[in-house]
Amino acid sequence: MIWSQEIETMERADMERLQTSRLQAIVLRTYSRVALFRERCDAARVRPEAIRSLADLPRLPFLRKADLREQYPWGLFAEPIRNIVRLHASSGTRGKPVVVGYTAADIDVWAEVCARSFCMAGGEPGHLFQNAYGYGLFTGGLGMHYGVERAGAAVVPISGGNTARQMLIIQDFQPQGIACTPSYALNIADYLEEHGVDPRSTSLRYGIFGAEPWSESMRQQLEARLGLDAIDIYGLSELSGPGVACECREGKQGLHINEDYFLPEVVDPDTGEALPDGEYGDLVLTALCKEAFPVIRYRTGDICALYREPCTCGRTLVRMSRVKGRVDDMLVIRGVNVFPSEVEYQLLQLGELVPHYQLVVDRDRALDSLEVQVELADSVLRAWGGFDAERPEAEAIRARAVALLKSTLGIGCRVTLMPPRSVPRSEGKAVRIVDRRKS
Ligand code: DLL
Repeated sequence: MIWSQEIETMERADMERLQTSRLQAIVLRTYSRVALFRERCDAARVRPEAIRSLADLPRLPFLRKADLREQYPWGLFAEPIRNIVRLHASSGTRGKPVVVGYTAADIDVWAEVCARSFCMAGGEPGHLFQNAYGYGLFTGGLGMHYGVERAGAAVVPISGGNTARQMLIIQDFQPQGIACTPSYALNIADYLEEHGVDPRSTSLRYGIFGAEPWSESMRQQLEARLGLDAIDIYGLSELSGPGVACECREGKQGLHINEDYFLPEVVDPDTGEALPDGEYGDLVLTALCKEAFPVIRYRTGDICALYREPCTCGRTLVRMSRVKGRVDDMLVIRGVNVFPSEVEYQLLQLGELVPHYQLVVDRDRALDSLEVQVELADSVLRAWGGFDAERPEAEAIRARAVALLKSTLGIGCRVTLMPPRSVPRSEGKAVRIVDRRKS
């Protein structure tokens, strides 16, 4: 079901007209209200009235995460506190948090894009939806909550964690849909199995998974194990939260960006120059309607590509590829660049491994070294009668994994098979990189 037929299937020329008028308005408004934006435009000699078309967008200055930290707490707000109805914060752990604010109108837009996303994933009015994203400062819980309610479905606001209770609700209330991080979905599947419930036998038909990078092979595992459509949803606090973009159940070929509200560009991470469609780079987003916390040309640091070919679902919205990872999470192993999600994709090509893994980076004399710690599939453990890393079969799996990572990603690494349940589990965003170089 398409929630907003008019917008989601709009002709390109009409969409660009809408984007242009909204862009002009937000630039004028932000120029008059946010000192940092005004100073940067002045320094670049760009008058806000000079932004007449989408082609003028690259003339505007970028906004970066460091700016948000420096302007913390109130510096980038464009509304006084009396007009703010909510604050949220990003889940980043480095330095000061990124805190963002919303007016009532901002919450309304956010609910709208999350309602669209819910329907893209297969949600319908009348469904019951288990919302296992964290409620609180994190945007996942409340963002999906408002969207699902807006779409006319019922929400169970269970939040993240307490997997025993997640299982209870799934079994007793039989929701059609669930939302959580993909790594937590895997945890739920494990938990169901450990408690004698076949994860494929539940009522769940679609899962709206996001907030962290994951790979196509992780999707295949989640779909096979849980018997549902695993849908990728993208967003970030700076741009509201979840609902910036979402895959459709029909296509699963990239995420439809709600581009009437979030105008995307992809630029070279080093030079900031625009990249053509299909090329991977830093996703830059401009919020076209945000009142409380306007963000213009925000460098998300998320690496993806844009596609404009029509989608089988009928939506005309521009699509973004899966996010490979964040610029700052890219590993450089002996000169080779690699994202954890790319390692994940390859590891899961070997049927014996599961996506409980961590990448441990260390420094071996002057060179960076990578150790991949990963768990074995239950079927393997059963066949072996338990975990034994010394078996010849274990050595064969390690050797195949090392060879595959070398031949596909060009990285040399050590692979360690880990005892069952020894890789830390997450209830929210999984920690994929352990960087020992910094300790
Ligand atoms: O993670 C918002 C969200 C909640 C999105 C629930 C989807 C579902 P933050 O905590 O501010 O907000 O983190 C934003 O998470 O810049 C990406 O690096 C990463 N991220 C979010 N969604 C995806 C995704 C929420 N589908 C940061 N794939 C972003 C890959 C994602 N990375």
